[in-house]
Amino acid sequence: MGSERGSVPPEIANAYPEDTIRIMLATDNHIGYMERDPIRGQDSINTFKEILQLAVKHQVDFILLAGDLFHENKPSRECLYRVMALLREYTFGDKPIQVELLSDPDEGKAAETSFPAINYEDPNLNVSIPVFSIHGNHDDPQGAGPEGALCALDVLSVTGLINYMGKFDLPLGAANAADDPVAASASGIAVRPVLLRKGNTHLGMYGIGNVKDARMHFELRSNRVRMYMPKDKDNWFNLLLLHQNRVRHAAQESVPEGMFDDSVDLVVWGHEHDCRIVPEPVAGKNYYITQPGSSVATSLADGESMQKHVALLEIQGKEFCVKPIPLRTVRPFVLESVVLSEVAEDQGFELTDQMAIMKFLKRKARLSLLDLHFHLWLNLTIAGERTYRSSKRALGRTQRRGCRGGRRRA
Ligand SMILES: [Mn+2]
Repeated sequence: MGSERGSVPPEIANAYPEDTIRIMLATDNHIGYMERDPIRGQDSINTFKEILQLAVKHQVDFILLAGDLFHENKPSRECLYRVMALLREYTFGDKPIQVELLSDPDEGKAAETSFPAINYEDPNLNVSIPVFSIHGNHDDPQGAGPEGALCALDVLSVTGLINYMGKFDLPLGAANAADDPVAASASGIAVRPVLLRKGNTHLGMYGIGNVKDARMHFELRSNRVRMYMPKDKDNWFNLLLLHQNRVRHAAQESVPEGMFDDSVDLVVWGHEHDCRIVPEPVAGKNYYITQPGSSVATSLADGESMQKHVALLEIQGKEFCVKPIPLRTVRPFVLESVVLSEVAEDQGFELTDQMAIMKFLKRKARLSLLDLHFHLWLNLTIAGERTYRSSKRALGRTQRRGCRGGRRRA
């Protein structure tokens, strides 16, 4: 990206593999979504498997997830079992780890244990692709007490399958800091980074797991989000990972894009399901935002019908580059509206004839899907041959098509 930040997505001018950190970027996998559904039940886990396979194929240094790995706060036993099996299958092995951990491996480790918080620092584990994740609003630690303070990611972390970051202690009574700032006056949000080095590249990852938007808003406004940056922070690539509303729903029910520390280089924004993975500059700021979007559609919204992607994020020194990768296992999703009173005459049915209306709608849905299948097939076939540049253009087109409104809960 040289020095100026423009509207063109950043690139790395001269890439040296020994200095380039390669990251598989994904988020909001919502594993377990509709798991009892006979047709869609396996969708989320299938796509998670595809993402792990892509990580292996692209020989990434690690995988970075921005929350909502699980759809349910207490995932079913089968759901946990399958995620654990996949992580063990694809992220353990002999491939050497090339990112050196410079921060304290014990930061955030489990109480009364001797093993480190970062799985590949444990000599008893043979990790090939570390997975780093924050929690989302679906899989967050809820409440206090020995069980309430734990979430599903804690379970994966204590088994050495993921590296759970961005969990900061919520002092009792501080959860509603926005309603009661006095009760929360002693807290604020302390963000301690995971510090990594590969060759000459230094990467600081600052994770903030989901909190209520009103609280995040309050903490940012009050300048109470304290990021513990190394003294020579300008020599680091500083990546911020968060899981909050980006689209404004009502006052303080989202987090403004421009409120983060000036030392941040890239924000990875989880929670929003629309794919806006190509980095977007933020007015008046030095950082970009990449919003990978979910890997499974969980609501009837325009944004969910856009092509879903993960990305290969490459970082070298202060330069970075995001290469979107379309996901092939995602169930195609078409959203169209039909005004029956406008088409009734053309189609020759009465508005009171339910049978005829159903017949018309079924036919319409079938044709829309056929049309989509054809275009998907065309896109995916050609995407394989395309250069990165042209797939970025295609992504832009998909995004513009899918950008129309649509309120929803992610
Ligand atoms: Mn979410």
